[in-house]
Amino acid sequence: MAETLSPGLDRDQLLELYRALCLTRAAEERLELLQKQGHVTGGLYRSLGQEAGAVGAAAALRRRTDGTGDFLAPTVRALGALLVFGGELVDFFRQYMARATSPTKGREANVHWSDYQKGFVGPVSPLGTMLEVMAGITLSFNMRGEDRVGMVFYGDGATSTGAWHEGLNFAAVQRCPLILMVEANQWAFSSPTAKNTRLESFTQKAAGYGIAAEAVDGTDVLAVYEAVARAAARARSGGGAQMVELRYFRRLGHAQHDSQDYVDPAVIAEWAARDPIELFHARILSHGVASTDDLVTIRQDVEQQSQVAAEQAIAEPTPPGPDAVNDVYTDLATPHPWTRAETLDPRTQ
Ligand SMILES: Cc1ncc(C[n+]2csc(CCOP(=O)(O)OP(=O)(O)O)c2C)c(N)n1
Ligand SMILES: [Mg+2]
Repeated sequence: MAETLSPGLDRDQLLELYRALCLTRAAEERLELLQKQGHVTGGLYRSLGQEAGAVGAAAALRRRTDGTGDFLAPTVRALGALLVFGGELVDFFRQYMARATSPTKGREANVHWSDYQKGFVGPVSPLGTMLEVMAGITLSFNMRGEDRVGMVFYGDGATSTGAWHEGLNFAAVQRCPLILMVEANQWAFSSPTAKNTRLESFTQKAAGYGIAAEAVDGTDVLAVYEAVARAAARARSGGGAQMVELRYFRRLGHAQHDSQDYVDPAVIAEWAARDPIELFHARILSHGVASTDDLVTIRQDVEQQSQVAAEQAIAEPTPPGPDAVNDVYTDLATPHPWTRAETLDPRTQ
């Protein structure tokens, strides 16, 4: 029965996790098709094999839509976390296709957008720096006495940046209610972990800053959920910053342009046999939580949902070029001396 599969989750919650995993995969597969058809602007970064880390972690937080819930900052490989937090699927397609209708009006790509009501902030690209941003956000939760936690994702390669270490030390010292998710997928571009760190586990980095850490099988959505639920409980009860290391593998290249021919195909095959969706699918069936028909219906639903959202975004326009200069300068009544009050129209220059 469902109770024995995961003590804290009922059937509906288990199937919601399954749906979120399948939706993430379906959306990214659809994006891959769109990219081949020339619709995608910029790179496409897949999370194949990492979906359970993003989905399980976000599902363990408090989700609200009025700006009072927990907060998270994803990486580009944590699309699933944003879908769990209520990010609209069509908005991701719009972002990837630089549509005028996208949350950033076609100016920014993929997960680089924010919704403070739903509780997420888009990442900034210099690796490691979002830890500092989220340290500030979670410090504000402490200062206002709000019962909220923040979560920040970053790759294993990002843990070697200076910004990451400074941010972590700050969050640790200030006892920020911050959960750091290390996406330990064993690669950073074409650099393997052995060229990134001499440590056995990224949790050892946490020990260096005096914060609690736990490593978990990142292909097991329930293990991730439970580890993050424990970390969030500690953070909420004054335990300060927490780290959870997700152990899994980047099964595709850094982005779609990277054929990953520097990775041993046998290792990729080993990890393909530990596919997070297939593993969870098998456990749902073996515990009698749902039938094969129920799960097939969910997979068909998310396929359909992705197709509809993609078609909607394709039909929408890209912004006219001159719009690029809008929203650049502030509308302050008394502009700062360095602010140019009027936006010049490049067509008349
Ligand atoms: C400070 C900084 N250096 C380099 C880059 C370029 N860059 C973007 S992603 C990436 C690799 C990131 O590896 P990792 O953190 O392990 O994340 P993964 O791609 O494996 O998910 C690099 C080097 C950057 N964005 N910021
Ligand atoms: Mg990596």
